[in-house]
Amino acid sequence: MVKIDPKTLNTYAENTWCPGCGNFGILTAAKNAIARLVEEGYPLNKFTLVSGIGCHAKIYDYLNINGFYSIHGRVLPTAIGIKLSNPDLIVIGFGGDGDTYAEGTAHFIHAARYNADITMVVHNNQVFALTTGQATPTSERGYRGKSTPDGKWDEPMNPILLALTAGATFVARAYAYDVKRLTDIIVEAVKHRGFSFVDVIQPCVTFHNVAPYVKERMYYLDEAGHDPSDFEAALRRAREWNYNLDPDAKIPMGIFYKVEKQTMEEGYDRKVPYYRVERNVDWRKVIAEKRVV
Ligand SMILES: Cc1ncc(C[n+]2csc(CCOP(=O)(O)OP(=O)(O)O)c2C)c(N)n1
Ligand code: SF4
Ligand SMILES: [Mg+2]
Repeated sequence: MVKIDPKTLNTYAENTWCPGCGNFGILTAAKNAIARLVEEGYPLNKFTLVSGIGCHAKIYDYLNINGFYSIHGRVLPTAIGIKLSNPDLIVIGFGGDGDTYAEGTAHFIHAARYNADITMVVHNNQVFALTTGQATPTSERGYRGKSTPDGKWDEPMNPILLALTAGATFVARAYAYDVKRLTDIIVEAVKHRGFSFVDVIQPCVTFHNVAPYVKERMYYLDEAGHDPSDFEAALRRAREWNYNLDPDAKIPMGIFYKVEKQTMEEGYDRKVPYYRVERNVDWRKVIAEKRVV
């Protein structure tokens, strides 16, 4: 058994997140979860992170595992490509709400539908934070930012409901400041065989600080007798809160739904037995020989 201290996953990069940002909770939970999984036998050198672009994406600089700093909106196609070519890797995507629910929406729906065996953690601060606080699809109606100075007029997207209806086989919501629960959920998400989606409510203390609102209204599904194998019950729980800052709403947290189904990799294996690229490729040789691999 290999035991690692989560601190060994620190890097030397200077952290430029604002003090108090919810991203710190997600980083700590990710490190704790990886350390726990390594202790359970998951090889550290197989963990691979994929980030988007945004404040959340700086996690690439702060978490000492293999990774790919991808582009805005394209975490999922990158993660799927990595997983298809190296199915033994444990791929975790870290995306923003702008990333995943705006520019990357189609990828999100299809990753869920394929049941790609990857984990997707969304840092949902309900704003485009790095570009200074414009409204995203999950910003509440009435949100005032630089792109919506008179208040956002449209209803927010409900990503939990979208993931469920698109076919995701593990759907959860967590809170960035509740590091213990978030750690447990990331561990469960990685262990799950199939597309694991974790929407993390991540207060952005600079542009969208929902911490007091959320803290007062959240409750835990496992303490409320929710059965995560019941799809209809998951749909009902998903509709309890729709990301509007409704003063009367209660916010369910935890695992909404979990089911075993054929994964994308299994489907590919059956239909396209030779999809995997050659291992240990010598790229100089491949290029010189003008080979296609
Ligand atoms: C393809 C592309 N589209 C748009 C941008 C501009 N852009 C960079 S960061 C960002 C906001 C990111 O918001 P989100 O994904 O919610 O991450 P956050 O900063 O909130 O963590 C945008 C729109 C970009 N860099 N690349
Ligand atoms: S702008 Fe918001 S999301 Fe970005 S580092 Fe600051 S608090 Fe965090
Ligand atoms: Mg955001």
